[in-house]
Amino acid sequence: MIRIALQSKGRLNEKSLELLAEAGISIDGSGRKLLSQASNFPVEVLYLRDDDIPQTVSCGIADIGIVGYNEVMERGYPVEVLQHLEFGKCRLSIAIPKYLEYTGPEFFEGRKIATSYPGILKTWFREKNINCEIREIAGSVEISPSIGLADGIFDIVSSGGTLVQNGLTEVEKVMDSDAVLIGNSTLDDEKMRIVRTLMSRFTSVLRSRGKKYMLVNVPNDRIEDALKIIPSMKSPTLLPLADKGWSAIHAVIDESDVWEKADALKKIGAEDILILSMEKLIL
Ligand code: PRT
Ligand code: ZN
Repeated sequence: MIRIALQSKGRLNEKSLELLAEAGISIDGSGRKLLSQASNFPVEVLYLRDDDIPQTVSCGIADIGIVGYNEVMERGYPVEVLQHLEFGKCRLSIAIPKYLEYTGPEFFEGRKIATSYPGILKTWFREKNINCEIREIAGSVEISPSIGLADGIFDIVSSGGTLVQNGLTEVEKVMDSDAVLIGNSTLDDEKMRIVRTLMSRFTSVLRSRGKKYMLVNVPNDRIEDALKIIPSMKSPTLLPLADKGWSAIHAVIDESDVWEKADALKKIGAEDILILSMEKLIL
């Protein structure tokens, strides 16, 4: 049995549970109890505030956890980053009031920045050899310049809407972040085996996201052209049709390429293009 720490509520909670569910793991009473056990996989879920997840994993109260990479970097606890999970994507950036002229990182020499992520910012300025006063505040960082608390801010940015609303402009991106699976660095073999199974299920789920299954009928003399348009992961499946002179190609393609590939296939004489959702892609 392993224990995974998840955010109890907030931006990563739903997506973390969704990932477990898509990996075939049913958790009962999700989010309502502090600790819930899966009915069909040797894992129990411990729900915590995201700030506490890196420490809980590093000291072994939980074996693994899902948390923003930014929290892992900020807290600095020794944990293994096992997998990037491709949700909760954001960046941590420095922003200043838009009426100020930005001259590069030296702009901050002797100035003040408000943030909830002092650790990451301190390291960034130290590497640049710039003395900037860092004011740690817990929330509403974006209003700091307008109330005279700081000259700029360092915070999470996703769409950039919050910065615009507060008259700020992004001047430096310090890091990118997404949700990551972290692990305690001293897991025994039995736990590692379970973690590996879980990770391979996560990989399958992540791989199938944004993919579609395409079936298309192609005249035999155009198969080569068709295969140039839809290169597949290994080799696409090619099946002869009852109608002599035609074959069906099956392939997995990126959702974003569907229309472009369908148009190109029609141009070389392909017919009956069928696009299906992909449930799982287990390699
Ligand atoms: O209660 P708990 O302590 O568990 O949660 P929390 O309030 O500390 O964190 P939460 O739930 O807000 O965020 C959890 C994680 O989601 C963060 O650590 C990031 O890794 C990730 N994430 C992704 C974000 C965002 N996108 C995001 N946009 N976290 C916060 N924001 C906020 C940001 O702070 C700013 O106020 O959204 C605003 C900016 O958004 P835009 O779209 O206007 O740029
Ligand atoms: Zn938090």
